[in-house]
Amino acid sequence: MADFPALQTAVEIGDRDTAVRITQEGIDEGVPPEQILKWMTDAMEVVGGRFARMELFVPEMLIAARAMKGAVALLEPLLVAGGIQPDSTAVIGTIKGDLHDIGKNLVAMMWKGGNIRVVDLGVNVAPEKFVAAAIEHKADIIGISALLTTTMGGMKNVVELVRSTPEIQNVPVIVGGAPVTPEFAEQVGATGWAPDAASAVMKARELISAYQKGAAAAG
Ligand code: B1M
Repeated sequence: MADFPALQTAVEIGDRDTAVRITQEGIDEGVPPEQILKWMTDAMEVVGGRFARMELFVPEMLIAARAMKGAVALLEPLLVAGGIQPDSTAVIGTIKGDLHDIGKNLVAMMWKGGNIRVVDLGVNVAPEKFVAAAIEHKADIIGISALLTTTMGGMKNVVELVRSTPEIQNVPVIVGGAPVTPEFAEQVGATGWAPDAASAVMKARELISAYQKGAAAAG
């Protein structure tokens, strides 16, 4: 049986090969991908705590992230398997100044699995880039991720630019990331917020549906 506590430890210490091996074992045994993922997100919490207590530093955080990314790559096909043609388009990115992308990537994967076509703009994305991509791809939703308290304020700039751009002024904007609360989302004028990748699918589908109905009614 796959040794999931060892998977968590492997991510914590940045042992990519072991993380990948145990993840593959879990997949082969038919363990649900969300369950495997939970061991890795728990590992990241541990890593974050150690970083905050200065027990480890940026290079160790980076190798932990690499180990998690390597293992998540194996889960991606399972999380993305929707099998139905996408009925909507999302533009997603991590806010300007912020290089954290694991959470954003998970949301993107889950959205694909929820029949949403995803245009992933990557990290360190300026407001103008969100807007240009939303216009180009006729987005039905814009998603913004932030992991730093110093960058999350930039979400307001994106929302303001979206609301002042006629072609996309009614497109819903959903925000998330560890420091982002529902109160903060409301404060920056976002249409929605989700605490994790699984609820981000439900929330996005709800917002897209309301947006598409509104657009159809407006002709
Ligand atoms: Co950084 N980092 N980091 N880091 N890092 C944090 C965020 C931190 C909390 C660690 C700590 O101090 N405890 C801290 C921020 C403190 C703060 O802002 N108050 C921090 C810091 C300080 C920094 C640097 C400034 C360190 C330095 O250089 N001195 C630096 C900043 C660089 C930059 O961005 N400009 C930095 C760098 C890095 C690495 C590059 C080394 C690496 C990132 C690698 C990568 O992403 N490719 C890294 C990592 C790995 C972390 C921790 C340990 C883990 C983050 C992570 O991947 N979590 C993190 C500690 C922590 O979070 N506990 C930390 C797992 C991921 C699945 O969770 O991203 O929260 P998360 O996503 C969740 C939900 O939040 C939600 O769904 C996801 C899945 O369920 N969600 C959304 C996310 N986006 C969403 C969008 C939505 C909806 C839901 O809608 C659109």
